[in-house]
Amino acid sequence: MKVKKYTGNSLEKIRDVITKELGEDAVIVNIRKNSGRGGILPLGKKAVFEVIAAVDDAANADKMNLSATIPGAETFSELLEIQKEQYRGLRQSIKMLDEKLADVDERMEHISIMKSSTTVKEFSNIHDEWQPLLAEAVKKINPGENPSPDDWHEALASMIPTAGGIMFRSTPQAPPDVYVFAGPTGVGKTTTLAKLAAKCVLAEKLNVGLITTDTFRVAAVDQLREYSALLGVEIAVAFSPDELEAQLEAFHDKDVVFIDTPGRSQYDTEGIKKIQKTLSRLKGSICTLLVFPANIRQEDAQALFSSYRVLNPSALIVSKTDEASRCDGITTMLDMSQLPVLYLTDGQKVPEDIHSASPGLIASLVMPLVNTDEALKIGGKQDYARSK
Ligand SMILES: Nc1nc2c(ncn2[C@@H]2O[C@H](COP(=O)(O)OP(=O)(O)OP(=O)(O)O)[C@@H](O)[C@H]2O)c(=O)[nH]1
Ligand SMILES: [Mg+2]
Repeated sequence: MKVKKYTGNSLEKIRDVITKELGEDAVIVNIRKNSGRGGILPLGKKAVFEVIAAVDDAANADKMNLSATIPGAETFSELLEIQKEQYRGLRQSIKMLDEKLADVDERMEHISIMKSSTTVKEFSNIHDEWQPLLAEAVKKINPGENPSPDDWHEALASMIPTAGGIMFRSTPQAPPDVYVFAGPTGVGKTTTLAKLAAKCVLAEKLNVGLITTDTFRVAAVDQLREYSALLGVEIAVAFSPDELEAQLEAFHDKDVVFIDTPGRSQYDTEGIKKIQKTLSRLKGSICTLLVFPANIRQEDAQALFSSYRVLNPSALIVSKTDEASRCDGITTMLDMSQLPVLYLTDGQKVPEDIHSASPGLIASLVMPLVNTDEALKIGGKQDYARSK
């Protein structure tokens, strides 16, 4: 095998020289183009090609020293090895590129389904990772080109976990069912607690106890005391984990005990840890409900669940739907927490402004494109005025 390196500005001319010197059987093994520094040639300068050509010459094959042509290649077989390696690398890159293109294709398909509908602005309310899943879900409902708003609504509802409210019950022979309300400041924890306590007392005729651990905010105790007086239920105030444990013990004959906690911003991780400490002595089946506002932003929803997961919440309550004209953090919260929503609250009135959650209601909050005739008040929707 005879191998030789040729250089020149024209590949055609180089090819002619190779044919002349090595004959018609010569093969091109490698071509390199030298385009100057950083691939940019000075004006008027032509690129230089470096071509390695070979022709079969069995007698010389493995003795040839190719170090002058390919750095690191001592023999022709090593040269071939290097070439094979380069080829394998190239194939690997093409495979990766193929995979990336398939991914892009899939995303483009989802985007085109979404664009083809009239609902495009509603999609920005949906958690990024849910969008392709939603496109899949709507295809199952309507495999055609242009799903209707109802199809989108139904598809989104099919992805939303809810538990449709709590079945409060009498527990004469057993310890009470205990519900803890936690969440950021001012989201409506105490009001929601009062709404549910009222439901237990007035509608279910249950024996209810209230405990507040919010000794931080001025008037927080008075706020709950007022509700307890209105409902005629016992209330206790806990200043420490020991006191909370003792007060829950003292409420052993109640059917249901509601525990209020101080509001803490999702960015106040120390404050949330203090709540965790306060609750740490509670034994038995404690259900912590995480309350968050319907208009929470996506980034805040992420931060909220990341900080509050230390309290090991069992379910979610979405508050203040009546104040939310845009709900773009709810699906992020659902995705992060993987928890069901129990209730939606839509006003300040105790006990009326609370609804058992349903997938359809939450889908209407996230994508208000379907005018559901349900009673939920949603900020910015005409239903609000109608249902007041
Ligand atoms: N519009 C509207 N207001 C609500 C709703 N729920 C509660 N509120 C009001 O929001 C304000 C705060 O409610 P609270 O129940 O005190 O909120 P909280 O989470 O206990 O507040 P902190 O204990 O201070 O963290 C009050 O004025 C409530 O009447 C709701 O669903 N919609
Ligand atoms: Mg409160």
